[in-house]
Parts: sequence; C-alpha cells; structure tokens
Amino acid sequence: MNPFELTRIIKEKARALGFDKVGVAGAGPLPKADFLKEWLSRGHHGQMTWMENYVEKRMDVRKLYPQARSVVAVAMNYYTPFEHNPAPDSAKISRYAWGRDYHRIMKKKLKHLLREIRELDPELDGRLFVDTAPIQDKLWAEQAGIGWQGKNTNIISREYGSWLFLGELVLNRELVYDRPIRDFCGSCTACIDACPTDALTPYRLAAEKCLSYITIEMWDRPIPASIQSRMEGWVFGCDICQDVCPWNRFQKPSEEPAYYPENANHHTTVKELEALTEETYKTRFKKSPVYRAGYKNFMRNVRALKKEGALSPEHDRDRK
Ligand code: B12
Ligand code: SF4
Ligand code: SF4
Repeated sequence: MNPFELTRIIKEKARALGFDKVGVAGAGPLPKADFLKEWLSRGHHGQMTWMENYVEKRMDVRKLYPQARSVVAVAMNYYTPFEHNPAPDSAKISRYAWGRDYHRIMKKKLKHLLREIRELDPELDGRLFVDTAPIQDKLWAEQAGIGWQGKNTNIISREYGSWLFLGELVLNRELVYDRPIRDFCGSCTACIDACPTDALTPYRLAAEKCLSYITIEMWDRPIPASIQSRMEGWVFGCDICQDVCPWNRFQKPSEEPAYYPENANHHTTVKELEALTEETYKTRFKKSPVYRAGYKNFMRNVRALKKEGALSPEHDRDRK
C-alpha cells in the first residue's frame, strides 16, 4: 500500500477508535529534544530520578525502536463539563484524574489500531506508547501538528485547548507527514501570572516547585511550609495554568465516558478525604490516576490542606 493511502487509513481508523486528534511525523531528530538535558542539569525534575534514565532514548525514538520510520501521534480530549466543589474546604483533584486512568484506555485503543493496520500489511510493525516508556509525548504531538507547546509547557490545540492526553504509535513504515503548527500564545502570560508557586517561566517548568509534582510525584517527604500556604486547595495535581488559559475557552465535552467523574471525584472536601482509610482509598481510587500517589502521600496532601492558608482563596474558587 502506498504511503498516502496507508496514512489516510491510519488516521481514519484512529478517529473511529475515539482519538480526537491524530497527526504523523517522521521518526527523525526532534528540534527541541536537547532542552531535556538542560532541564535535568538544572535539577528541575526533583525526585523524579527515573527521568535521568535512558536520556538518549528520550531524545531520539530510533534509539528506543531502531526500525522506527514514522510516529503517529494521537490525543484524546478529557474535558468533562463539571466544576470543583465551591465549598470553603474543597479539596481539589485535577481534572485529568476525575475518571479512569488514561494510560489503560489509550493503550487499549492503540493496540487495536496497530492490530487493524497490521491486517492490511503483515510486514508493518510498531510500538505503542502512552507515557509508558522514555519518550517525550509532547514533542511528538507538536511535531505531528496536534498542537503547540504553550508557555505553561502543555500541548494546546485550537479545537480542544490543552485538556488532551497524548500517545504514540511508532511504525516501521514511511508515511505522509504533517507539519507543526505555529505558537498561538502571543503576548499572553496568564498561566505564568496565575501559578501560585512561581514554577513557570515562558515555556519552562521548574517541576520541583509545581503543585502537580509536589502532590503526585514527591514521595515520602513533607510538603515544604513555603508551599503549604500556596496550595490553593489542590490535593492531587493542579489545573490552574490550564484553567486560566484563554485557549481552554474552546473546550468541548469529551466523548469518552471513562473520563467522566467517578465517585464524585470532582466534588471532594478535606473532611470527606480525611476519613479515608488505606482500604477505602484503594477501593475508591483503584482505577483512577489518584492511585499513583499512594495512601501515605495522598493523606499527607490532605493534612497539608488543613494548615493555615492552604485552601482555595475565596476570589479563586470560581476562577473558571
Ligand atoms: C515529567 C512529567 C510531569 C512533571 C513535569 C511536567 C513538565 N512540564 O515536564 C510534572 C509532575 C510536574 C507533571 C505535571 C503535569 N502533567 Co505531566 N508528564 C510528565 C512526563 C512523564 C514527561 C514530560 C517531560 O519529558 N518533561 C521534561 C521537560 C524537559 O519537558 P518540557 O517541560 O515539555 O520541556 C520543554 C520546554 O521546557 C521547552 N523548552 C525548554 N527551554 C526552552 C527555551 C525556549 C526558548 C523554548 C522556546 C522552549 C524551551 O523544550 C522542552 C522540550 O519540549 C509526560 C509524559 C511523557 N512521557 O512525555 C507527562 C505529561 C507531559 N503530563 C501531562 C499532564 C496532563 C500533566 C498535568 C496537566 C497533570 C495535572 N493536572 O496535574 C500537569 C501539568 C503541569 C505543567 N504545567 O506542565 C500530559 C500533558 C498533555 C498535554 N496536553 O500537554 C503528558 C504528556 C502525559 C500524557 N501522555 O498525556 N508532568
Ligand atoms: S500545575 Fe499549578 S503549580 Fe504547576 S505550573 Fe501549573 S499552575 Fe503552577
Ligand atoms: S495561558 Fe496564555 S501564555 Fe499560557 S499557555 Fe495559555 S495562551 Fe499560552
């Protein structure tokens, strides 16, 4: 099958499987890949020491999968039309974790896609990734024209804003490639101005200061006092730099039922979460990304919200 026809079929099948955006890039060098080394050398990854592993593979997909010729980048919209609990003791779980874990959902769809296209051409082969290997999902999404990397460092699309999960199907076949789109941030600095911990400078994130890192990836350490007073009620992850982004006015409800809130995860309070035991935590969050934090760290976050000034300030409760 010629590359034009194969590309057309792959995109059509990806959309039919529920991917909201799909783009294709050649598996060559990535223009911004080198920034990773600089980011690591500045220690911005904090305790995420696993990011120091396989750096060369993270920068070049052909080192991860030598037969790679093309990268099919996919994205799923996870925005659901719900808001956080406006109660004064609201404990906010970030949007991406209200429903089921996207890794499983997207991997299943990508496996399906690979199987279907292999039926058309048995010599075609590939590997699939959803934040599951040393690969830079955002760079591939950008390269394949899904969106641009905004000043808040997330991939933003003109159709869905930044509420997108990303993944890739890396194939051993040449395809027809899309082009990156331009950066539409312009002179806006809303995300940088709104970040409560000053973790952002344009296009760069000091993860060690980011509430998302602190509440999800920083394990077995107390939350620094300087951060506690700036938590603005976030118990797991943080959406502030996306909530304020003007491109998220174009958000659309997701068509994937699995991303809709379960167990009223969008509507939690400190009081309610405080009552969780290890067992009820596990039952409640088993299928949610929240499970990653683990009971001990999650409860550390809940307790931190009880400290003076850690809850959402009144003027911010309806930031959206
Ligand atoms: C580590 C990680 C984190 C870390 C660090 C985040 C980060 N910005 O890198 C922490 C724990 C903080 C985090 C938080 C979140 N994450 Co996260 N995370 C990742 C992970 C595993 C790796 C990202 C990575 O490689 N970072 C390393 C640095 C070097 O990358 P970077 O910030 O993109 O760096 C670029 C810029 O800094 C730029 N750059 C650097 N210097 C300069 C200078 C100039 C002049 C310019 C122009 C550019 C530039 O170039 C770099 C390379 O592109 C990816 C999955 C994956 N395997 O890719 C998910 C991923 C990025 N996360 C995701 C999500 C959803 C989130 C959260 C929204 C979750 C939440 N609500 O709490 C937040 C967002 C916070 C934020 N503002 O970024 C999604 C993002 C989807 C999207 N639309 O972009 C991903 C892609 C997972 C997925 N498969 O869907 N995450
Ligand atoms: S996720 Fe929150 S803490 Fe992290 S950069 Fe965005 S606004 Fe700042
Ligand atoms: S808030 Fe403004 S600067 Fe930040 S990512 Fe969105 S458009 Fe870009």
